[in-house]
Amino acid sequence: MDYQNLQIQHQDGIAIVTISREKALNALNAQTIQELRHFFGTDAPQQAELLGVVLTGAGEKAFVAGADITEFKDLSAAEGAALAQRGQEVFFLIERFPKPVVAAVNGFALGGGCELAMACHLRVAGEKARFGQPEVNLGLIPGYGGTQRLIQYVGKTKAMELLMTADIIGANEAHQLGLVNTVVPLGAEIETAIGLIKKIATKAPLAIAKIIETVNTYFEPGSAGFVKEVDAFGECCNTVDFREGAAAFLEKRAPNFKGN
Ligand code: DAK
Repeated sequence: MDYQNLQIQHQDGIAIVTISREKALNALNAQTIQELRHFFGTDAPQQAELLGVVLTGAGEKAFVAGADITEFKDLSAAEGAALAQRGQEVFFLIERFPKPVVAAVNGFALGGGCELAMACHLRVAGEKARFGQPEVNLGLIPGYGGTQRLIQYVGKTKAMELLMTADIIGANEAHQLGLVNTVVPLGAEIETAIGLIKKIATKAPLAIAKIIETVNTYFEPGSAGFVKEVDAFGECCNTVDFREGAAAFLEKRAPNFKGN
């Protein structure tokens, strides 16, 4: 595949995948989701010697500032649910990838960006990294597994708070909550992520693959929550408030929600 939005470099057997839409703060548009699907579903599985993957965002400002709001403002309920379903599948590909995938979070990881980081096995945060699920500001809920994975990492109490207030938290709070594995100085994110993968590469590869599979299984008791999220996301897409929320963001003003 000819990647337009992913830059892929190899270093010491590790793929460094950079989401490169810096002007839109690396927001995940359909093309980027498709490229992630191709990399984790087709390219990377064919690379037998690959030790692991580092996922990061271009520039100093953002890891990924969410799904691309310009693309999903006119979705119907059915289209929204279908897109959420397809997006969830890509994030499951990442979560189930049999070699370590480490997010090197260099800036904003919001909405779909926070969800992407959470789908990775480990998260290294630069000290300026910021995390949040601000979908309710748009009249939406997370659609890429965020309602499920955030609970896994920070527990129900804090997940409810973050999902309902849309608060954005810094790297140190994310570390205290268990959302990230480590916080490093600005600029050291990728190097630290590579170091983690190299350490894991000294262990037995099949055992590592089984760890990933087994730990993931603990968190998928029927996956009812993920299915519910797809349906609920679709229902939100069909509301007047969602159209208002997306329009308000694009017009750079506060939304005026009516509850319908
Ligand atoms: N989408 C598209 N463009 C974005 C963007 C996004 N998520 N985030 C930022 N940009 C663009 C801005 O519009 C701006 O473009 P220009 O005006 O320069 O053309 C440029 O990036 C720089 O952003 P700002 O000017 O806003 O920069 P600031 O430093 O002032 O603010 C910020 C940075 C990260 C706080 C701010 O940009 C911001 O609040 N961004 C939006 C955060 C957010 O709400 N993210 C989306 C959450 S909702 C789906 C499944 C899941 C989802 C959606 C669909 N389906 C299944 C369909 C998930 C949804 C989300 O992620």
